[in-house]
Amino acid sequence: MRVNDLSPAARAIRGSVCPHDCPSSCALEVEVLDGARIGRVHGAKANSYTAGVICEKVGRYAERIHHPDRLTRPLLRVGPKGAGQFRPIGWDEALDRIAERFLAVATRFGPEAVWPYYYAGTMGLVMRDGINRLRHVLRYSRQKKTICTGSAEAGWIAGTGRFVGPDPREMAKADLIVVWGGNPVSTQVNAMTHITRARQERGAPLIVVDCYKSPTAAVADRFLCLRPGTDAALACAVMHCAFRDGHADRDYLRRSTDFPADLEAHLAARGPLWAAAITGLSVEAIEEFARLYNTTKRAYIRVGYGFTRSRNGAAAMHAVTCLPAVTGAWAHEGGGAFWSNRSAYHWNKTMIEGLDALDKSTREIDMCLIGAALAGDARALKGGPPVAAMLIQNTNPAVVAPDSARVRQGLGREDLFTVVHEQFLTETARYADVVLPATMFLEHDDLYQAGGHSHIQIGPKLIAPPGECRSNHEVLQGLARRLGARHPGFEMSAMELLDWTLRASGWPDAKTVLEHHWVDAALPFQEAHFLDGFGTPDKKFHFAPDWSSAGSDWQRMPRLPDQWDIIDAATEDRPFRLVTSPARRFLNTSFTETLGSRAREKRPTALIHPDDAVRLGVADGDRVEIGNARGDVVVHARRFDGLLPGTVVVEGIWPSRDFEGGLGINTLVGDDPIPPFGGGAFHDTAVWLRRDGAPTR
Ligand SMILES: Nc1nc2c(c(=O)[nH]1)N[C@H]1C(S)=C(S)[C@@H](COP(=O)(O)OP(=O)(O)OC[C@H]3O[C@@H](n4cnc5c(=O)[nH]c(N)nc54)[C@H](O)[C@@H]3O)O[C@H]1N2
Ligand SMILES: Nc1nc2c(c(=O)[nH]1)N[C@H]1C(S)=C(S)[C@@H](COP(=O)(O)OP(=O)(O)OC[C@H]3O[C@@H](n4cnc5c(=O)[nH]c(N)nc54)[C@H](O)[C@@H]3O)O[C@H]1N2
Ligand code: SF4
Ligand SMILES: [Mo]
Repeated sequence: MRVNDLSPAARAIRGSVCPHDCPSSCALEVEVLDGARIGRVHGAKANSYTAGVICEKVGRYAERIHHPDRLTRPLLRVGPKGAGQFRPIGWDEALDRIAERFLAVATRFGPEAVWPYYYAGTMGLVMRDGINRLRHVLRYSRQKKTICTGSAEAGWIAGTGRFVGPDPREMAKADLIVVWGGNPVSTQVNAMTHITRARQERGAPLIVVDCYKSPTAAVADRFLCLRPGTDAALACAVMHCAFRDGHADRDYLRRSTDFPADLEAHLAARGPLWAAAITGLSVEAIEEFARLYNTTKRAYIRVGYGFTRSRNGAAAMHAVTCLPAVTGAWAHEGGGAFWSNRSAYHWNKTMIEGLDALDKSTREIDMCLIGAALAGDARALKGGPPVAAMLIQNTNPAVVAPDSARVRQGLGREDLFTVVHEQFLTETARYADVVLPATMFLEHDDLYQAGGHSHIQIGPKLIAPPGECRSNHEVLQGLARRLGARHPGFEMSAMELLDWTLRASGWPDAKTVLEHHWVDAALPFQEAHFLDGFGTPDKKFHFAPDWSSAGSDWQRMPRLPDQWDIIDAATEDRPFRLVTSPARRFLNTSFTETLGSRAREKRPTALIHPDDAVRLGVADGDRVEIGNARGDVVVHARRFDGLLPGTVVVEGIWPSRDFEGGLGINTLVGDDPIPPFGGGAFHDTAVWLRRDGAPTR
C-alpha cells in the first residue's frame, strides 16, 4: 500500500506524527517541498489534543532531517574503539559481517551472548519494537526496559491497577491543576494548552511541585519547591490534613478503596510539621496547598516522571496517586490523576515483536545496568554468558545510561562486537564496529500511540531518505535473512505490519486511520475515572498495595504511603543533591546535534542557590567541579534563586564532549535499581561541588 494512493490530491502539506520520546505524540502538518525536502512543521489544528501547537525544536525539524552530519552510508571501524575512525562499506558487506559475528558469538557462548539493545528514539511501534522479533526468534538475551518508565509504572500500577486515567483534555474542566514532578512547558508543551484553558475559563490555579523553578514552575500560580526525593512526605501531609480537617471522602474510601484500618493513624503521625522538616517547604505552604487540594473535587494532578527518578520514586508515585483516593476526586469530571494512557490501546504486538517466539526462560538484562553487564558483573548478567555482541537501535547509552563512564569502558572492550544503527554519529556510534545509517520518521511508515493523550496515528513515508539510509525494519529483515531467523513479520513491509497490528488489536485498518488522520481511543468517562472499579484484582484503589506484583525487589517497600528513606542523601562530604532536569530544546540527546538548539541551550550549566554560591566563592560563569565516588564533571555555574540551598540542577543530557574533561553528567549517576521493578535514579545523586581550582575540602 502506498500512501500517495490514499490522498490523491498530493498537496504540499502532509499529515504526520512526531516520533520522539514525548508523551505529546503531536499530530503534525509537514510542508513537503519536493520529494526529498521539508519546510516548516506545524501542529495539526484539527487534532483536539495537539490543537495546533508543537514545540519549537520540531517546528524547525528541517534543521535535523537535512542536517549535513547525517549518516548516509554503512561504516566499518578502522581505528581504536571510541575514536570514531571509520571507512564506508556497502550494505551487503556490513550485514554479512554482522551476521558472521553474531553467528560466531552464538556458537561460542550461546545465543544469550548477543544482546539487542534499544529504546524510544522513535516511538513508532514497528521501528521501535521490531528488534524484539529478531531477539525472540533467535533466543538472544532479553532487555528489561527500565530506563524511563520503570519506577513510574510500578508506582502507578500499585494503587490504580491500570495505566489509564481521566482524559487529559479534561484538564480544561478542572478547578485546580497540580503538575507534580513534571515540566510540561519543556517536555510536553500540549499539556499546557489544556491547562491554560482551565486557567482562563475557570480561573483554575496551576500548582507546580518541583525542586527547581522550571519553565513550568515559572508560569504557575504557586510553586512548591521541595528537596529532591521528598514528594511522598508532602503527599502524606496533604492526606493528613484531609483526615484532620474532615475533607476525606469516607464514602468513597469505603466503596472504592481498600481503606486500611490503620491508614488514618499512620497519617496522623505525618503532618505538615513533619513534612516541612523533610521537604524544606514551610508549614504554611503545605497547609495552604492541602486546603486548596482537599477542598477541590475537580482537582487534576498531572503526574510527571521527575519525582519517580529517585530511589524511592515508585513509592513516591504511589503516595501521590493516593491523594484523589482520599478526597474522592477520582470520581469527578476534571478530577483525579493522570500519568499515561498506555493500557487504553490493547495492542496485539505478536507480529511486530514476535511474541509467539518469546521464551521467558531466556536471560533478561536490566538496560540501566548496561555498564555492569558489559563489565562482566555476574549479578547484572544473571549468571549467564558475557555480552559479546550488541545491536543498538534508537538509543545512545554511552551518554544516557546511568554510570556512563562504566558504560564507555564496556563499549570500549576489544572483544565486544557492537553494531549501532543511527541517524548521527553519536557517542555510542563512535564505539561501534559497524555503524548503519538510519532513516528518520518522514522517510518510513510507522504507527504511533500516545502516552499523554489517546490518539492512534500513522506517520507515512513522505520523502526519500538521504544516501543509503535504511529503516530499522529493513535492517532487521536483512539480518534475519542472513541469520536464519524465520517469522512472518520479517516478510511484511512496515505498512503491512502496522496494518496487521491495527486489525489484530481491534482498531480500524491502516487505510482508514490514514484517511481519518487519527483514531481517538479515549475511554468512556466511567472507565477513565475508575467508576466501574480500579484495575486491581478486587477493583479497589490500594493504599496498601501488593508491591510483589509490581517487581521482585518489594519486601523493603513501605506498606502504606510513606517517605521512604533510601535516597542518596546528602552527607558532609557530598552536601549537594544533583537533579538532571530536561533541557527545553533538546530531547534527551536528540537535537544536541542541531545548531538552533545548541545556540539556545548554550552550554552545560549548574544552577546554584546564591547562598551556596557565596559560601563557595562561585560567581556566574565560573567553572565548577561536581563529583562523587564515580567521578567528576566540569560545568559552568549560574546563580539561581529558584531552588533550595543544597540542590544543584544541571539541565539536559549534553554530549560528553561538551563538558571540559569529556565526561558527561551521567558519570555521576548511580545504577542501583529503583525498587520494586528497577529504573534510573537520574535525579537522586549526592555530590560535592567546588569552584574549579579551589582546594579540596
Ligand atoms: N541525566 C539524565 N539521564 C537520563 C534522563 C534524565 O532525565 N537525566 N532521562 C532518561 C530517559 S527518561 C530516557 S527515555 C533516556 C533516553 O535516552 P535515549 O534513548 O538515548 O534518547 P533519544 O535522544 O530519545 O534517542 C536516542 C537516539 O535514537 C536515534 N533514533 C531516532 N529515531 C531512530 C530510528 O528510527 N532508527 C534508529 N536506528 N535510531 C533512531 C536518535 O538519533 C538518537 O540518537 O535517557 C535517560 N537518561
Ligand atoms: N524538551 C524535552 N522534552 C522531553 C525530554 C527532554 O529531554 N527534553 N525528554 C522526554 C522523555 S524521554 C521523558 S521520559 C519526558 C520526561 O518529562 P517529565 O515528566 O517532565 O520528567 P523529568 O524530565 O524526569 O523531570 C521533570 C521535572 O521533575 C523535576 N524533578 C526532579 N526530581 C524531582 C523530585 O524529586 N520531586 C519533584 N517534585 N520534582 C522533581 C525536574 O526538576 C523536572 O523539572 O519528557 C520527554 N520530553
Ligand atoms: S511536543 Fe513532543 S510530541 Fe510534540 S512535537 Fe515536540 S517533541 Fe514532538
Ligand atoms: Mo524517557
